[in-house]
Amino acid sequence: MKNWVLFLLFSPFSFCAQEVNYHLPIEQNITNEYDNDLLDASFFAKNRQALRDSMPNNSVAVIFSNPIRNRSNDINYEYHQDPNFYYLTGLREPHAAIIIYKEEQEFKGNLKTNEILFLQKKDKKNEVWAGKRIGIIGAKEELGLATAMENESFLMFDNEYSKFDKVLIFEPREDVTNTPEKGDLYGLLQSFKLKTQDLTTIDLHKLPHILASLRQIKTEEEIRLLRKAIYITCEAQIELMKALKPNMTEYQSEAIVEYIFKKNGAEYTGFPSIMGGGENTCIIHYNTNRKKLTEKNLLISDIGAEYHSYTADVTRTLPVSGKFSEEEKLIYSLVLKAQQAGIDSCKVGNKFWAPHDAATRVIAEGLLKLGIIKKRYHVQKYFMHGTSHYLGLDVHDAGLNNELELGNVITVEPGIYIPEGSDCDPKWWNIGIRIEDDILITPLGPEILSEKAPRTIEEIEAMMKEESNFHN
Ligand SMILES: [Mn+2]
Repeated sequence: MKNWVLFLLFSPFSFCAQEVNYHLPIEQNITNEYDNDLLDASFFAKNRQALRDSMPNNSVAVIFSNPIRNRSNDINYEYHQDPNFYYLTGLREPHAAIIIYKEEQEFKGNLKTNEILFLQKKDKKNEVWAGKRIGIIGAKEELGLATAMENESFLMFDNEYSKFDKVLIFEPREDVTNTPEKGDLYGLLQSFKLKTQDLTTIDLHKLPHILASLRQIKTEEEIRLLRKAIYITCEAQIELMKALKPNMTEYQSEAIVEYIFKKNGAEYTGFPSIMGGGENTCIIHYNTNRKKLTEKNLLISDIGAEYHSYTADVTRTLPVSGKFSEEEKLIYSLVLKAQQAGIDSCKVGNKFWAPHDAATRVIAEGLLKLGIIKKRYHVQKYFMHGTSHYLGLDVHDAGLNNELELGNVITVEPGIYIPEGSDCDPKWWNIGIRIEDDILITPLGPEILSEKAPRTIEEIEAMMKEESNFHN
């Protein structure tokens, strides 16, 4: 933070992307250049080929972009591309579809191709309001698609779906809110339905399965982006540790975290930031973030920066006073021990559920010892969620939950939540603690990508003594 402020003061051009210094250590193997981090067309082409390689013979896959979602009146929600569609095309525009053929096809007019992107046509008038469109030339030149066509030609396009053994699609999403008009996603879906209405060969299961199996193994370029998203998220956790003081509100802690995200080039949050203090630590997906924090409260900060479409997911639990109470220390140590057991089981060949089983065993044992539960299976009263999910383009990323493989990135995030009124000594009430790290499965075992954010009681209390620029 301090370095960045000085940098800003002394460099009049610091707002240029190339000039931004992210303070990333070399040992993390992260580049310093925002634009250099962009995925190039070859990444998406490789993904399309990998999909094609996994498709059955004589099949065709059809994937639609996400619809625009209306917020109110003429204002839409921030657009978010469908991750599968993005993974295969790199296109962030709505109103598009990609058709991928297993084998090269021959169409009228000597057109031979194994992929066609349908997208919105360039429209100067509209682009003034809603931003630039890539158009069919851009789709070929920038995204490297073999063939691109405008949406309006979809219905006329000579594609006999009945000649394929299998048409692989995701259930087309019907929540298209825009007024149906030529060239939009609604029109594309209707045209597609018309063309395929008599088919019995539509398969809704195969495509999600293939794409999950591909997306759960991260490539080098994906790991690079995940490292960056996670690094930025750890920076935010650290700044929050320094800045957090009694009488701050949950939304002010959220503002600090999200400031650090954007300062470092993360475009979005990967999910609504969970900043839950006191009794709100016991609400798993809390994101109201309105409460004023007191020195008696714990604060759960479950956050993730999204960087070039890849999201982090890191949770820390902090004592607002800067010091954990004796009861909080006991529960914290137990969650930490469970998390370590989970991380230790993140090894190639282990079942996806191995970290959860390991963490659950430790928590059950510990809660029994503390007298908080009387039977081992009561553990689910206070630890009611899973320990792991894949991480990538989605915070709860696509994956098959089979065996752990090289290149998987998963979270390990056990927790204990004891709401007021629980069937145990009231001294435990309103203690909610979750610790979450992001783990890369490597040949040498688990690598904690979020290691930079202090995790032990001693490390956290020490960091909370440090000065923050937000104190002024
Ligand atoms: Mn998570």
